[in-house]
Amino acid sequence: MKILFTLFVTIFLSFSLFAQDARINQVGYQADQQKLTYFIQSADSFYVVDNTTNQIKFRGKIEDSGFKDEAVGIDISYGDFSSFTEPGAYEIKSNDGQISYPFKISANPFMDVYKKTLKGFYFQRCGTALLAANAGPYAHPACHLNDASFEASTGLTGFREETGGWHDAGDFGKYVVNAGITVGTLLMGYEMFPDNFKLDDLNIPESGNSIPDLLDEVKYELDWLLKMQDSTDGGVYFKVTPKNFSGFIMPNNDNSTRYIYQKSSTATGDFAAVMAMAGRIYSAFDTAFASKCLDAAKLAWIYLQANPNIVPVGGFHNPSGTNTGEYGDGNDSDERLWAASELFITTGDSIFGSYFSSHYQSFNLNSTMGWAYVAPLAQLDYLVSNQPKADSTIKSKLKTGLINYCTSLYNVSKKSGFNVSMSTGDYYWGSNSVALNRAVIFIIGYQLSDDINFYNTALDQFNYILGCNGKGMSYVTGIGSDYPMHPHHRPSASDGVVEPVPGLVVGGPDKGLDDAVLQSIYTASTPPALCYADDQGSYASNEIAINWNAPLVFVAGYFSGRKELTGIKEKVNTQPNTIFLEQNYPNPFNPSTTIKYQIPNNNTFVELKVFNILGKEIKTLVNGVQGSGLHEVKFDASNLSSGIYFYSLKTTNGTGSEGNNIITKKMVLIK
Ligand code: 9MR
Ligand code: ZN
Repeated sequence: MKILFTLFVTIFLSFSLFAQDARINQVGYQADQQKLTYFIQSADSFYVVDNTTNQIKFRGKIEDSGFKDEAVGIDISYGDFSSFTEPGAYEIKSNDGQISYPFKISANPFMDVYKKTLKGFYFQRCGTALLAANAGPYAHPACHLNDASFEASTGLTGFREETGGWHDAGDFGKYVVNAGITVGTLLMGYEMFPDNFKLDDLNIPESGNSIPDLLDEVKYELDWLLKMQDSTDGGVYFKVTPKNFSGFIMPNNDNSTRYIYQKSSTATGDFAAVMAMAGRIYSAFDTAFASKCLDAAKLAWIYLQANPNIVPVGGFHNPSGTNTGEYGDGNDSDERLWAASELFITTGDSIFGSYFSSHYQSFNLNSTMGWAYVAPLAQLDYLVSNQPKADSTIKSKLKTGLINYCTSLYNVSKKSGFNVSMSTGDYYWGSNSVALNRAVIFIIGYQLSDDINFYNTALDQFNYILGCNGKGMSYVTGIGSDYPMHPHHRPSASDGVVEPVPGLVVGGPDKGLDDAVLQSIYTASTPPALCYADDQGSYASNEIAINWNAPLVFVAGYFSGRKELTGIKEKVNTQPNTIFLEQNYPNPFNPSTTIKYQIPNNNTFVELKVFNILGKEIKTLVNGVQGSGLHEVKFDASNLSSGIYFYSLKTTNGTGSEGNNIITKKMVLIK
């Protein structure tokens, strides 16, 4: 009788409570990469079922992780279907009735995620009309054209023109500190992997102008940031916000008085860093803009030198009567380090180089970046830079630090049922950005080590955000099957469109229960990764923010490309008898440069081609059979115009198409 009863309960549960208890990345999986699915309940086997024919295409064993995942409070099981590579549309089913949302397997399933999440920034634009042609149902007239009046704490009165830029988050404020890490992360992605971020067809107003849309979108923010600097001393004002958050109205209906708040050294440090980055990255597209940015960065540095202690004393705090975001940070040394690092990479000037050399070691590479802590950006950019004056001893220390950090983060992921590199303490306000910033760290660690565990764990972080998590949902609006429908985002709440503005990641679980909605649903004993509510009132778990979207764009852009197509400069293959493609020399160049590469085997068919930024083939440099060894070829660009170009080495061994290898690198022609 008891057995029968148990059987009955099991069958009952199987067919009623287990909906979507098989967790997957709701977008999909790259055909040739690791594929894991997770189960809330352990069972024997799972099937990959074709969505259209309902045929079982793959059968695998469900493995019990064998430990309780403290973040979700239960033991998670998993199934590995990596060896199933056939493109198609599927769902997962288990023998006990757990099912998943539909997903795709294809060579490149993440392009759409990249496009939507970058476009998410366009929807945050302030001070300009979003036109129906670009914004569809989310179009609205220009907002906040009255930015901004001096707040009394500045000691000034009157107006300063501060229109433009992105709304920070679910509110309409504009904060320099948060703009800093956001722009820094996006530009870092572009600079490391230009191939993955070169799309110019996202349907933003600048699409089709031959400048990658990522750079166009970031420039919209940079143009605003430039306005936030006081040109008399280089200091940068902290933020533009009203005194209190507005109601849930469209931005163009928000007529509250908005203020500009006092200068701060954290804002000035972040500003200097991103302007220095812009000074080198935009030089291939718009030299006037690039030099304006670099000048602004240098001026900001002068302010930092003139103010060696944190400004204002103790860090920025809201003056009384102001209740908008604070981005409170009592330590500006990481912002100063980042400024020095980027200024050095761009200029090679020893003033910045020696500042970096004498300060970088106070920050071990053992924490994840966030708006209050930008030292990892300073270090990672120094590490991968091709600044010839960079110190190779420092680089190798940074590299060791990075690999060690990735190893410890990897070990953390093995204590999670979803392989997410998050400890229970990491589920605080904005926890999804912890997962994503760690994915960025794993990606760079993988590029410098070729350790496939780092690549796979980066992917695990991405899978976590897109559905392999305790809530079984995608945390990005408009992406996947089950995503936030009620984000704490004023336009999404007030535009009359049922679907939220797409491409925006919410903050995610917050074990601190920092809002009344979370407090009304959960308690201190709720497992941390479950403390999330798809409720507009839950600003601590369901708001969106630009600094959380930026690492998502980085990760989605990275995975939207083919993994061997990277522009990372440090990735020099040191093993003998392997293929490598050197950075061209000189670079930048005018009008000619030399490209060296090594072929391991005799009788290799070699193609070396040059492409422009749009991927159009410009020139074939080599096309034929070559022997093993080092080869070099000169490229003459007399008839080409200034800009970024790519050169791509494709080798095919004697046995046919198998063994194909493609390596691509970036070069810059400056006339
Ligand atoms: O992202 C910020 C988070 O780390 C802080 O814990 C929180 C409370 O200070 O503030 C978050 O930033 C908010 C900012 O102050 C105002 N715009 C919305 C941001 C996201 O919630
Ligand atoms: Zn606005």
